[in-house]
Amino acid sequence: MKRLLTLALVLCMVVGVASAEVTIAFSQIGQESDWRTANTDSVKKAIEAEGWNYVYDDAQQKQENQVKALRNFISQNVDYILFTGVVSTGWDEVLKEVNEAEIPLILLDRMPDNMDDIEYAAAFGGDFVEEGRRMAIWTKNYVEKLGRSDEELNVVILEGTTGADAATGRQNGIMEILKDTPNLKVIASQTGNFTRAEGQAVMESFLKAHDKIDVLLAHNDDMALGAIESIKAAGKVPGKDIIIVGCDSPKTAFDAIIAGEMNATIECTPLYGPFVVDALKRLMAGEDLGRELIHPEESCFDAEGGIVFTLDGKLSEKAADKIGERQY
Ligand code: GZL
Repeated sequence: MKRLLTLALVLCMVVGVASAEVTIAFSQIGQESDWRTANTDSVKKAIEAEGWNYVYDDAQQKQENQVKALRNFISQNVDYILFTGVVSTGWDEVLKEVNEAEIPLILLDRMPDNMDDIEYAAAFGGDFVEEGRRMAIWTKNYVEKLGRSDEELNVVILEGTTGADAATGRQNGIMEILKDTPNLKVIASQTGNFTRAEGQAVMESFLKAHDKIDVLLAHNDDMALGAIESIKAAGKVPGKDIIIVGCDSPKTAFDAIIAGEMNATIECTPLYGPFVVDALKRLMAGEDLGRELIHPEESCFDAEGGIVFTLDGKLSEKAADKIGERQY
């Protein structure tokens, strides 16, 4: 019996030491939004639960800080690198250095534009064009439901960070639908950099420049929530005078929808931790995960508590049941 206990103890120590020998490094954009914070927390929690060493760098939304962080990870000879680029371009040199250091790279959330020319072990990210389409399709359907399809409605757009594929993709998806929806007319579109403060400031400028704004499409909910403050300050009723549709679906957006100050949000889950750890374990076991970009998001939530549709286009269960489950 004693020998068995000793054996078990040694085994635990070996596994413990082995897991502590693995170092995962994450070059993250920053803390610009609720989504980003939830994404960071999800990855950190899942990795630390495995007993792996974790090295995290917050680039404060600056590309030069991410380049520095990646080079530091190489010099520390970490075992795996997780990477979310603040913008799509400008990564050729440093990602080639990561490849030359033969450190497995996992691309998260936003994809570098040179991803076809580099080695990476796995890629998980949003289908941003589809998210943009969903924002515009929901708006078109809602306007029809209000019986306002014959009215020319002025649309303003708060764009995400200039040069980020999340912003470019959503804008392309929105415009793909709006080009065939003549009564929804875009009168202004400007970046609010995915932050609440900048969303508020840009919406204030839109309100000063345009007497009639009927719809706000915001590439993320943080900018929508900032814009709501400007809309109220201008003496207008958010969610009524101006239809407001965001993206990300954090709890703060659900609260605004329940309060009637926002009309819908398109889901784009930030909860990457579980599937990143699953991918790391499979890579550690020697599996080749291929180069497919995996899209994790699912649904669209609206004020009627309905999940309007999921990625496969099927109607899904009521959002109200999901609101309580919001994890971020
Ligand atoms: C989307 C992500 C975006 C979120 C924003 O996957 O890249 O960045 O929509 C975040 O909230 O800033």
